[in-house]
This record gives sequence, structure tokens and C-alpha cells, in this order.
Amino acid sequence: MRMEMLLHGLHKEKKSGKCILRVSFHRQGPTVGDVDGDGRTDVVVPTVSGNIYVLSGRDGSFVRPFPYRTHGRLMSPVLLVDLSRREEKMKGLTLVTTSFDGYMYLIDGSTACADVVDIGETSYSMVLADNVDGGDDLDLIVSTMNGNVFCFSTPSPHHPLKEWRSSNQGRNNVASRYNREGIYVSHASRSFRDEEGKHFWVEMEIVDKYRVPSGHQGPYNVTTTLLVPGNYQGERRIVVNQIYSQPGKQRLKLPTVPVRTTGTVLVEMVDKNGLYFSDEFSLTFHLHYYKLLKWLLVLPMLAMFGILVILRPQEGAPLPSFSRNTD
Ligand SMILES: [Ca+2]
Ligand SMILES: [Ca+2]
Repeated sequence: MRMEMLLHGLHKEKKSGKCILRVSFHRQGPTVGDVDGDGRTDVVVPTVSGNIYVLSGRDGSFVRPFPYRTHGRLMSPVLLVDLSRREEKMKGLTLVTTSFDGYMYLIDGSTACADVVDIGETSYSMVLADNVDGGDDLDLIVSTMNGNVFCFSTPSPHHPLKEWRSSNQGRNNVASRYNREGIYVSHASRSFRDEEGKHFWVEMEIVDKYRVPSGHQGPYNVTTTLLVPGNYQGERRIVVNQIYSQPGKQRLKLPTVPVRTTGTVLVEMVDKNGLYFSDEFSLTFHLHYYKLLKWLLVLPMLAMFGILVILRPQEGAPLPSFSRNTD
């Protein structure tokens, strides 16, 4: 595919029989994913004139029925996210973007049918995806020029690879990771917990769905870092570096820190093309000891209260008197 589409000015020109699309970019760049769900990579290009083009990654031809036309400028990359519901077969991706007409568009990649949300504000930043309010559904985050941050819940279940937390996903990746390529920490490992032993396990999975002819994108250079905040006086960064040749599940042993603190485990992966992927989760160390202290205080109080209730004086009984009986 000709990368001349990254140049300025929106022109279509015929050069040696190839159609070259030139679009104007300011902040908005292309994003990559299988938009229509046919198994082939597509490139999504928003333009200042308000059009969203989808180009075939194989030959740069237009993927129909795109382009989709919004009624305002598009000033940010288009988020590509799988919004299929639970138990629903994934058909393609949903294109999510804000336009300067004040709407947020959710465009189905296979049909180009859109749902719009009236925000009434404009935005220069990409719509992001993450699970911010807990639960297990994916949320969409829109920040606007008026200074508002909107969070929209979706009916789609959350998966770490569906997250899109910054426009370049940490470094240099503009491709949708879910069902494509990435690394994530398993649900059991990432659930919030306290670690007390000498070591703990991190279970992660390297996903690589690239097929023939490109084949797998390995070897995968995986760096796992345990970050602890300043109150820990030992070695602040515990780093384990490993190179895997195949995708799949991996387990890794990390040492716990000897003090009561919080920590974050950051898993980073660089594939053979230098593309960067990351995932992270937080946990605590030795907090149960602290919880025990709480019970040490509360249990005697509860016991005393119970004794007082059982041994309370019968109603109508005279108060004990310590005055001398003079009769
Ligand atoms: Ca496709
Ligand atoms: Ca959520």
C-alpha cells in the first residue's frame, strides 16, 4: 500500500494506473485493524473534510461501503474496537470517533451503519477504550475542548487487549490488538489481591493471530517490571527479561518485596518489527498483617460488649447500694 496517503492535501490522482489518496493530517492519523471482519487488515483514515476512508491493506483500494461522511471535521484518529456483545460472534470492528458537528459516531465496520451520540462539544483527542468504572464491561472515554470527560458504558465485555489507552498505545502501535497481536495478563493474575510469600506468579498470554504469508511476528521480547513506590528501600525496580519464540500462555515468577506496600506489574512486549505492546496491573504486599491488627482491636471490644449484654441487670432490680444498712 502506498503510504503517500499520509501526505498533506486531499487529492485523488492516477499514477501508473494506481489510485493514490492524499489526505490532510493534523493530529489525526490512520489506525489499523480488520474493519469488515473478512480476515484481512484494513487502514482507517479520517480526514479534515469529515470523511472516514477504509482502505484495503493489501492493495490500498477502497473498502465499501466506506467512505462514511460525518458533518464536521475529524481531528483525531478513529478508535477501532470490538463491541460485539457476550456470546455474539465477532463480525468486524466498530469505528468510534468524535466529529466537529458535535456528535460521537459509532460506525459498524461491516455495514457502515452508524449510531450517533449527541455530545454537543468538539474534541481534538481520540476516543479511548478501557474499563474505568469496574464491572466487566468496556467503557469509552471522550474528552472535549470544553474540558469535560465523558465515560460511556458499552454492552461489550472487557478484555485487556480491547483497551486503547492512548493514541499510540504507549509507543508506536496504531493497530487494534484484540484478535490480532498483543500481550495481556490473565484474569486470575490481574485481579486485585495481596501477596505475602516470597514469590508470586504472573500468568500472561502472547497473542499473535498473523497467518501465512506474513506468519508469526516473533520472537517476542518480553520485559516484566515490578514497580513499587518510594517507601520501599530495596531495589526499586525488579526486572525480568525473557524472549519467547512462540505465542501462547507463559508463567513468570516474581519476588515479593519485604515491606508492606503497593506495587504495579508492567508487562511489555516488543515483536520482531519493533512494535510495542504493554499491559499492567496493581497489587499489594503484606496488607493482611495490617488487617489482623484491626481485628486485634475490634475482637476484645466485641467480646466485652457480648458479656455486658448477657450479664445485664434484670429489669426492676434495685441498683446495688454500698451504703451501710442501719436497720
Ligand atoms: Ca478487512
Ligand atoms: Ca466498565
